[in-house]
Amino acid sequence: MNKIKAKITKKTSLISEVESKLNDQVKMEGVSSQFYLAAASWCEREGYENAANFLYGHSEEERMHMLKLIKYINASGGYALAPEIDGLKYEYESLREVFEDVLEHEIKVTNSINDLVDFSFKVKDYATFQFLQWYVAEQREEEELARRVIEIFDIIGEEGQGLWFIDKEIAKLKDQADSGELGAIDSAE
Ligand code: OFO
Repeated sequence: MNKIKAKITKKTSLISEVESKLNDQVKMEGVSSQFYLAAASWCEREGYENAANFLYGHSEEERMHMLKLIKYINASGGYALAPEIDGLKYEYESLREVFEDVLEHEIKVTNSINDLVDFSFKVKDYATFQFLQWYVAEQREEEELARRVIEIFDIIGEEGQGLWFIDKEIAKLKDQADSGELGAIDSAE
């Protein structure tokens, strides 16, 4: 780091508690990315090709979420730390269990984002508060998507060729999400 940069980064309004909580969120997004990657690989091994593509794509998105936080922390004069990740789950009983875990995981991430938003507001870090609004909206979409996938299991049923059709429907849902069609709730309001 050159001296000019060192002088600039020493002065910042980013308080250390916010920096530390943002770094915790970096880790959570990193965990998300690896969680989706592990689940994608399981689906691919089991022959659920569309579910695997869905989850591989989502793993990339989560990495982008992590990177966005890293860039924000460093641009704000803090120091973002690349996370260490362990404790991943590699085996599932069923495809449904994968997506039930996805929904549970996303609810956990939403709660974590909400706590962070709450804290940044309490300490009057309005820049961080504003920055986090993107994550608030993103979590709402992701929870909706996970719920929609689980609905497919309930509607189609897993017996006979059900799982084959479910896997096909997951691909359609991914296309809808990518084209922003899942946000129909927003436009209907
Ligand atoms: Fe990072 O969006 Fe979900 O977890």
